[in-house]
Amino acid sequence: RLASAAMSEPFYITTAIHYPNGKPHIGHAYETIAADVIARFQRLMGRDVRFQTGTDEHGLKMAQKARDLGKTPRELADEMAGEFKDLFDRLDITYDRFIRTTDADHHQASRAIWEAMEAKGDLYLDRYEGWYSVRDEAYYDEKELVEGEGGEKLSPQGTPVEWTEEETWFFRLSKYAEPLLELLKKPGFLEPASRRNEMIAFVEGGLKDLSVSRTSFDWGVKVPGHDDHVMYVWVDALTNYITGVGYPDDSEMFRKYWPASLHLIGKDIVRFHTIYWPAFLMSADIPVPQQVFGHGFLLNRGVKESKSAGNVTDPNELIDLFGVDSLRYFLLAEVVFGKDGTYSAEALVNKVNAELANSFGNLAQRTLSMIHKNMDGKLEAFEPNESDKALLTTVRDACAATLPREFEALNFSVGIESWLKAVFACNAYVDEQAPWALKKSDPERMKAVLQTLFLAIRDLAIAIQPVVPTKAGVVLDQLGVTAERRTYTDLSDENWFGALVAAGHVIEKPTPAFPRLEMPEVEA
Ligand code: ME8
Repeated sequence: RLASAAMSEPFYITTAIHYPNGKPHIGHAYETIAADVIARFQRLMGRDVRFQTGTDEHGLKMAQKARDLGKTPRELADEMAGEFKDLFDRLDITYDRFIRTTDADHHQASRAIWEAMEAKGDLYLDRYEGWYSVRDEAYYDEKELVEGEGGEKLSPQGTPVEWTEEETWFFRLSKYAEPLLELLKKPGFLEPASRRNEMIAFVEGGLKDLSVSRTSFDWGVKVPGHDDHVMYVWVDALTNYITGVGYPDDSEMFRKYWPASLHLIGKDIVRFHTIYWPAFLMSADIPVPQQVFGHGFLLNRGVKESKSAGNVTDPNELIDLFGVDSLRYFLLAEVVFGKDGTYSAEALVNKVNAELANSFGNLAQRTLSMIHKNMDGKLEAFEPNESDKALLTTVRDACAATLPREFEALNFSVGIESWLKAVFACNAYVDEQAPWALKKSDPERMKAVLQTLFLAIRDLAIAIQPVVPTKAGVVLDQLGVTAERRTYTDLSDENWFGALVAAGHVIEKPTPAFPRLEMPEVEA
């Protein structure tokens, strides 16, 4: 229920924190854009939102990559964290904090949760012997491994594994099997629901205690009282979510934003977020997050990007070619959220041209131009007839009810589809009413038609802001909707138009907010 009391509760959303062992790729951009759409949407619904993203800088993967490049891990992390931050700024990501796990307060929070787990009696020293994948930064059971083409052992994600033996700290994961099963079966905790069975099977298959420290390298958070151990990178990585809301010192902030409303992550790291993380939290007597959503993977023309396949897309290039809002719109409108999606420059250009440039952009451009030209840009009070009212009802339903309901449920493509149908309804109305023909025959009726469209465009522009914030803002500026009257609640403010008329607002000659995209020349 949109109007429920829950809407007044603070909303804390996080993305995964990204490994800065290389430059950000399209998958990183996708996840962070989706989180930003959610954050902007919730703000426009009137909620107090906190939004965190950042980089996961410790661990063997970072240490090895830095060594290969002849750098210190710190140098590599500084350089690449800068790349992530620059990309997210270019993508108009409205994060409140960009956390780096090398931040001092994060080391403090990681030690604090460690000490809480230790005080619970859940940590003990023992010898670890087993398989480890540096690429996944994950331990695997022998029975989970698969065979590669050359007969070598691979992780279930297809990454190389190495045999490790060392003295490490262990976390009593096995102790939490029952409460974890209960949590995993709780509707809404792990979404989409299709990801639940695998996790339930993993717990039911028997949980082994988890190795949570390493002694063979030192790039990490030191274990309290045992300087020769660094924490297993996932222990400190997951803790970022509570560091960022004041754990352990700022209890006021912590009470306000924790438990998180939503951890948005990719499908490959669901185990860490719905099994290890809740178990750590239960051990430390900290509430578990309300929801974990495992989105799908983005594929380049159906194929996973990888350096060896030579098909890695730099999201910066897509921004240079097509602009930020085009990229945001395409990813959210095209991919069914939760499922894998495929993308290509052609598909992006075709979709954005058909839906934004030709449909919504053209509607706004034509309408505002006609008001400017045929009405001297002046608005006046009018009586809508039955067809005008029908159109306005269709548009209002899509913008104030369907789209928010679907966005609340993270069904972005469905919400955008209903918005687009409302845009199509406006275009059909334009063709039917033919305002250009009314100019001579019935100028009063022409004014009513153009102003009906004016009202519809305002609803449409307000509703789509989370997805295309800059471009929707341009249209709202052209309409004369002030910055503080652009929330979903403002949609039902019927005095708005009257106030604009009374203020003598004049519609200037518009420039297209959504120009058509061109497909770049393909290099031979
Ligand atoms: O996993 N499409 O970092 P990461 C969509 N540091 N999403 C993708 C993707 C793709 N092609 N490739 C990766 C890590 N992702 C850890 C997380 S959280 C405490 C620590 C997603 O840089 C991936 O699923 O490998 C993850 O959610 C995020 O990008 C960062 O991946």
